[in-house]
Amino acid sequence: MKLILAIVSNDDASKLSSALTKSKFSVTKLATTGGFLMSGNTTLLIGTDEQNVQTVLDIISENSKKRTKIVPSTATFDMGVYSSMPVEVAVGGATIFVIDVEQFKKV
Ligand code: 2BA
Repeated sequence: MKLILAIVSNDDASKLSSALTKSKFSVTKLATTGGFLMSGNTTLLIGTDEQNVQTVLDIISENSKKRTKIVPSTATFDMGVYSSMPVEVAVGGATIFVIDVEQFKKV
């Protein structure tokens, strides 16, 4: 038995969780905060047999691909003139840990 911890963007979390559930995996979704950016992200816990790990990794990869997004940003120039300029930012991607489970019990 393995425990997969996947830290993903909040934007990808619902779609990913639904895709895993549809493929009959059990998922627990935790609201988490990244220590560096101090902004919200989502951690999914997925317990599964070793032979299913690659399938889970594939589903995570398909549903949380790194991509770029254009967002508005405001720049200030001399004499207090403001300009809204779109900037390209990277979003998505997943940080994944696969951990050996010593015991799995439901009581
Ligand atoms: P990523 O490396 O893609 O990490 C995304 C989020 O995954 C992290 O959010 C954190 O919540 C989790 N994470 C990543 N690696 C981890 C690990 N080894 N152990 C536990 N959790 C882990 P943030 O901490 O807010 O980081 C957001 C992004 O900022 C990171 O994206 C990385 O590109 C950058 N970053 C993180 N720490 C950094 C540092 N010390 N110096 C420079 N850049 C950093």
